[in-house]
Amino acid sequence: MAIQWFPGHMVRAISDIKDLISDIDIVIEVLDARAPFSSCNPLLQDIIKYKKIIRLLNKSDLADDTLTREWIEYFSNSKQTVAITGDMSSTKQRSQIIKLCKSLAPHRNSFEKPLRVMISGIPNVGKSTLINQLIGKKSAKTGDIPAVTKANQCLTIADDFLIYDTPGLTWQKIHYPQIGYHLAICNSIGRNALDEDLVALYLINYLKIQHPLFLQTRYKLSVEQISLADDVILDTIGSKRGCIMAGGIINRQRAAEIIIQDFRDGRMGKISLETPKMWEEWISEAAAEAETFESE
Ligand SMILES: Nc1nc2c(ncn2[C@@H]2O[C@H](COP(=O)(O)OP(=O)(O)OP(=O)(O)O)[C@@H](O)[C@H]2O)c(=O)[nH]1
Ligand SMILES: [Mg+2]
Repeated sequence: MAIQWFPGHMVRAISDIKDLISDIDIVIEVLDARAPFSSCNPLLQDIIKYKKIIRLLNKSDLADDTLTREWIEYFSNSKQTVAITGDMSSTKQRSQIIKLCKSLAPHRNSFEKPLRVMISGIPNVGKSTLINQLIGKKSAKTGDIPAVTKANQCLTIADDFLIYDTPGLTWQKIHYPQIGYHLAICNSIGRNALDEDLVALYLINYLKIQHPLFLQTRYKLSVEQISLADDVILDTIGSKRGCIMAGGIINRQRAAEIIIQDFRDGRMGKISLETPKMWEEWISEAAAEAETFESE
């Protein structure tokens, strides 16, 4: 399944971000710690060119801590980038992020020359929540659906520190099917672009291989039950959760929604969907496929 989602306001958002970028000192790219590569935006790198980037692996309260540390190391391999973890469900990080921004652009420190930080990232990753934390009050609109913020907004942290909230931008074309699934599972793609049934089957398949115990515990499944086919597991969970329609038919849509929402809310445990190693393998597989295709 190829998931694609690029609503109209994002075309305008790209051009607004391009207009803004020359006035920006630092870009904070907010990533989803559960899917750091899928939540990187390839468009952004083209727009920001050589500006300093802080990659904030947000929602780390929901991600696997060991893998988050691996990703931090992976992203820190470039001189342009500083990678840190983020957890906006707590308020502890405000001063750490402000200090880091100031240390990266020490010359921007006055009313005449304020530090200008742009917050960017895919939809629903926590950009506006981060801004509210940095400001210390609810100034930017937030919500647990993708594309809440639809236009740039400049906010003031202090006279010498300005921050810009921007709309979430997704991949214009998603080249790897895994990215589409990971963004869908993490709720960064509009519902109208998804088939929840397929997304839940992908998630079940991933969990039964990587985290069988989490799946078993959450839905009280036996070892035999989690070794069955993915669609049978989905039906079993549907039946256990009372997702039954007239005539005893399992309501798969409802069962799929339950599983996806449980993952999003961290009810199965702290789970990440990708590792740096996985990505390198997928990228080289795609390159090999393209080469075979060209030589045929
Ligand atoms: N668990 C958890 N939830 C978070 C965290 N940061 C943000 N959220 C939640 O994620 C949802 C989306 O947050 P927003 O700040 O609106 O995300 P956004 O990136 O501005 O989204 P768009 O404007 O739609 O692109 C909200 O329900 C937040 O409460 C975090 O670190 N951990
Ligand atoms: Mg927002």
